[in-house]
Amino acid sequence: MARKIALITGVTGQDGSYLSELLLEKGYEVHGIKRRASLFNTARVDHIYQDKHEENANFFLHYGDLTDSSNLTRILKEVQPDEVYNLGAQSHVAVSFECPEYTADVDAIGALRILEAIRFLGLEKKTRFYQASTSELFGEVKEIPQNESTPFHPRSPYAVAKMYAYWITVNYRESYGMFACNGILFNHESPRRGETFVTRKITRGIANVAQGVEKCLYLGNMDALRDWGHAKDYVRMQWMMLQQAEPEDFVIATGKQISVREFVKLSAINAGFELEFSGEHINEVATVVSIVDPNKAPALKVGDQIVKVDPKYFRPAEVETLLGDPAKAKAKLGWVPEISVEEMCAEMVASDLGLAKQHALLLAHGHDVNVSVE
Ligand code: NDP
Ligand code: GDR
Repeated sequence: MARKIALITGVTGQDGSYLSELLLEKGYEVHGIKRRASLFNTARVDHIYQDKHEENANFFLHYGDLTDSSNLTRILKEVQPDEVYNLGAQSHVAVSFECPEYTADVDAIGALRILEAIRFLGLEKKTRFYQASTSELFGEVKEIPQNESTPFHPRSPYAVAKMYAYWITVNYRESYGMFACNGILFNHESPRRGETFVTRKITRGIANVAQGVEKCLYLGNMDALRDWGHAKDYVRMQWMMLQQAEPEDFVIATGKQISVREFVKLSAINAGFELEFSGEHINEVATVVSIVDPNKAPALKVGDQIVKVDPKYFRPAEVETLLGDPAKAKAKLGWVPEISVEEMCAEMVASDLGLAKQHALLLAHGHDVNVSVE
């Protein structure tokens, strides 16, 4: 049987890299769309990159952009994929308030451009389409927990753009009989998570202060509650959704939630110390109350204040709480998440401690290290 061909937009992102690994393991030929950047932007997939001159090469990268219809149409025509995973997006909620029009162009119209290219090329009976939808659609939540029939109330330009992409995916399925599905994924993280999303910002910041690379971590709303899972578990479900007999939409979540503050505490424990929070709102601070493992946190002492609030990280409209109900995914596809938030946090802190130790060494030898985070 001929090997299956997949095309992934957003291949250089967190999910794109894990999904590429999964599909290659399953024997797929994988094509990814990467953006042109002035610096290399393929760090997350460099370990699977193969020279395309090699015999049996099965991983290929194409330059492209979700804002460029002709480019997308040409790549689809060349690749003739069995499955398209549309993971590419301006995916940062806070940034979407700064760049709302660009976010709409990429996240909303980008999905339409691919669906329309599939139709234009007559691939609608061959090519299956996965849309990276999001729990941000629920926004101002109408019921707890949220499932596939919970009403939407998006709270950011990002979520509004993703709402268009959700419905245009449903519409092309209903209008043209396309195999097109939405995965409504709750937050998922990993050591490959972008440094400005809150979990990675925390694990990296905590590791840096533990190693003396930074003095303090500044955060926004620490009351926010999220249902955090591991990206590896979630990309498995993206693939499973396209293997069904009929296209359907699924909520993917763990069914458990914790606050940003609790994630900070958990990260500190994994970095060898304990924190206590005091004060309220913009005056809230976290203070070191014990050092459990001085090897992991050589730069800290009891009494250090290492987490503070900077109101610049508050959002114009906030999503306070998200909690998913993955019952349908479990019942219909047998999917259950295998990695808990505690295990994921431990993995992320261990990885960031490794990086922080390298940076501490460089600083000790007089080299500059850029630790900035926005
Ligand atoms: P990332 O931000 O890590 O990756 C986004 C990817 O999209 C990157 O490869 C990025 O390229 C690419 N991209 C950005 N703009 C464009 C553009 N104009 N044209 C083409 N590609 C572009 O996101 P994740 O991997 O975390 O998420 C994958 C998808 O799932 C996104 O659509 C996100 O919105 C959605 N999602 C994510 C969730 C999560 O918790 N992670 C939850 C629910 C949905 P570059 O590397 O060059 O920046
Ligand atoms: P989110 O993720 O907005 O849920 O979107 P993020 O990690 O950015 O924020 C989660 C919550 O933490 C609060 N928060 C902070 N967030 C950031 N980034 N930086 C801070 O300093 C900070 N302090 C507190 C936020 O206010 C928020 O409540 C992610 C993205 O991956 C989307 O693409 C995806 O669709 C959703 O998850 C599901």
